[in-house]
Amino acid sequence: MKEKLQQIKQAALAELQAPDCDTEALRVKYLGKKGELTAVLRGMGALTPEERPVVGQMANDVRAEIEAALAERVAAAKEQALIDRLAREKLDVTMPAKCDRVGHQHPLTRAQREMEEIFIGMGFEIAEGPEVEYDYYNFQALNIPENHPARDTQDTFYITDNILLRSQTSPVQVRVMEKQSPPIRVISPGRVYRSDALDATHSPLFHQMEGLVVDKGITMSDLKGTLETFARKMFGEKTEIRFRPHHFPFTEPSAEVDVSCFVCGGKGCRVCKGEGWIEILGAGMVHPFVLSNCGIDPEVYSGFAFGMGLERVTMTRYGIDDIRLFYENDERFLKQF
Ligand code: 2NL
Repeated sequence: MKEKLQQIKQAALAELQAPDCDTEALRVKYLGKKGELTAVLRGMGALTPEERPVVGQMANDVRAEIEAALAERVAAAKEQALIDRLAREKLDVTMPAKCDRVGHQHPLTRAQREMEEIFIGMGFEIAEGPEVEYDYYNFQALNIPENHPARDTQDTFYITDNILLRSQTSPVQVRVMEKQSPPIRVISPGRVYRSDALDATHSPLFHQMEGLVVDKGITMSDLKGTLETFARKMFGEKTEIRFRPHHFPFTEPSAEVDVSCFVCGGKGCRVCKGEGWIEILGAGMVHPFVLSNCGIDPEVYSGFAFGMGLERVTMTRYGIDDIRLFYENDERFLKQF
């Protein structure tokens, strides 16, 4: 019987060594009511009165040892479970927080808004119109007759014979003149389309901002003063402007307008290609035919108009040498503005 007790003890302790042992099942198996130790104690009646207390004592010792081993095993398992859980739920409170990535306006949008603010400050309103236009508003009303080279299918996207993608934002101003009577002071920023192959300086889609003022007694000096104010706000207070004679079908007289180089101040540098001046827009006095086409009497009213490419102005201002950068949405480019 003593040997049996020793066997039970050895077996129980051995089973408790197994890393994935089920401690509760082992408790039942060895110490439970129907367990192996209980079975031995039940057989004690067959012992002599001398042996009984000795075996009884031994059985109690074995029970105590198995219980202690069980308790140790349970405690070790609990501790391991805690270690595992801590590892699983590890939280590094010193990690930098995940920031929301907030975007910002596209450089062209920024330039457009900035220009809008300057003209709004001079009393202009913003006018918008369709990008799919009638030939009439895009060309005819602007004194660009049927066989004028500006209508060439190589330059203009035609949808039908008389519907096209606007090649300038002037049709917006024609629509304004048709609807409103003077005084008129509007700018028309927006997308325009030309059938050009994409390269460093051309894009089939680009942006323009045109301006139009019509009232009694408007002269070329109003045009000069307006553009000078704009140029100084846009490129710096020291900026000078220069008019060179030019031709547009919709203005007479017409001019191309340069600003003094805002990098070198006119001495000549890389940005102005040694010229000291940078061309930024075209302008002129609204042609009397255009006024009368829009129902405005050129004997009573006169006006000036101007137009500039947003991409061109923005490229000049930030020293961007490839127009395609505006449309590729490469964050390495966009992030710089
Ligand atoms: C340029 C030149 C220009 C205009 C646009 C205009 C509009 C009306 C009447 C008369 Cl409704 N003129 N617009 C006038 C002169 C020049 O644009 O180089 N644009 C990029």
